[in-house]
Amino acid sequence: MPTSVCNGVRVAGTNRLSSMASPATLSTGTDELLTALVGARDRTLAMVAHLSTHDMERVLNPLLSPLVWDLGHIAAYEDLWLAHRFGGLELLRPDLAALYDAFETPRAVRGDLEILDRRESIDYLDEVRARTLEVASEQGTGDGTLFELVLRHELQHTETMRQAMGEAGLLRTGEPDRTPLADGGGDLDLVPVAAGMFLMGADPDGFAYDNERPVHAVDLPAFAIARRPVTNATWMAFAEGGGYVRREWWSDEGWAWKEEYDITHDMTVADGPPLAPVCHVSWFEADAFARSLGLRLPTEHEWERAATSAQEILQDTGRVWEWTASPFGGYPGFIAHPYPEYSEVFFGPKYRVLRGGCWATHARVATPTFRNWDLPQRRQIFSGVRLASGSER
Ligand code: AVJ
Ligand code: FE
Repeated sequence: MPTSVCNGVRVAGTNRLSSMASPATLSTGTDELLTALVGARDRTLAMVAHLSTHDMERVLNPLLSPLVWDLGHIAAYEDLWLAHRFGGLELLRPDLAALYDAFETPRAVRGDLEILDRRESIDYLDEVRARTLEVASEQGTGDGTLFELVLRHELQHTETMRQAMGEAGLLRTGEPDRTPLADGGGDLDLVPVAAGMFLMGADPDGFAYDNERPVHAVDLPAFAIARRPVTNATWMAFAEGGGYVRREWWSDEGWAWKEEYDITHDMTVADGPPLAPVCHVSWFEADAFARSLGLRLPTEHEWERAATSAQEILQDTGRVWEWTASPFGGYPGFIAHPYPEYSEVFFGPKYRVLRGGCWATHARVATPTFRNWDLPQRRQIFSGVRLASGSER
């Protein structure tokens, strides 16, 4: 670990320091960031260490990338943002830039490409990381933003990799987390929240994604939100009580999707202990489920209000991603930063927001203001549902 680096930022909600710190002073911000980068890499590689090379290189799920693509992409992203954009170096492998660019090479075609094999991907990760540490030892980490971006990018990709591994039965022992919820679930126990104003989004200090800013006041009518996410047992009652045949519970779009695809044969919903949170449900199903009970999904405003309340309303967040009623969009005054392909290109009515994180989400990513998104038919993510009621805003 370099010791002569300095920078101006502490991460994750702590104080912003002066960027005038002397180069001789070891800044905890930089040290913490570099330690976290190294720790994340150790966990990424440990996550796949037990896999065969064949399983690393094949397509495990047609919606997801081969695991080696994620590894090469993690390396290419780090090289682009830290060695190249931040450090001013030429790209290590300009020939690979397009291959590992998520937009130029969408998921659907990643299985057909000549990409780096397992050994080459890990070598690429190592070589890029050496450049990162070199740049940081010479220049510090600046305001920390790009290092934090790269760190969280790797952490997010390890979750995507776990999605692919999970469906193929390749997760390590102990994953996924299927611990039952306490007190019999509490998934139908709705907690009232009074009408009022709250501040939504990430405050200007510390790292946050562009889509979490700017922080803005939101005036919410009264609502109620479940104390805990919906359990497998409650979901089974829905499925066995005609959940997938009662047309009146489904949106037009959801019903059309359900009729077109034989959805009972992909991901295994409601698999696991009865009192564990239901996982791998689509937004369409979550919406129908809530309607079957005369309830609804929370908006992301309601979710964040409850999650940031001093009252500790929400229990067991971070077990499964929680679908919200909200489409993914920019907050008033949104500015794309540092690139529009992170969030802005996904804004619009197609994508729905999920909140809270799941067992596979690193705590550094799963903040109360973090916004995840996916299409309403998707079930490969570790997605569940928390119920709400009240007049929707
Ligand atoms: C925020 C999880 C939707 O996986 O598409 C990874 C995160 N962005 N690389 C995704 C992301 C760029 C993103 N999600
Ligand atoms: Fe990515």
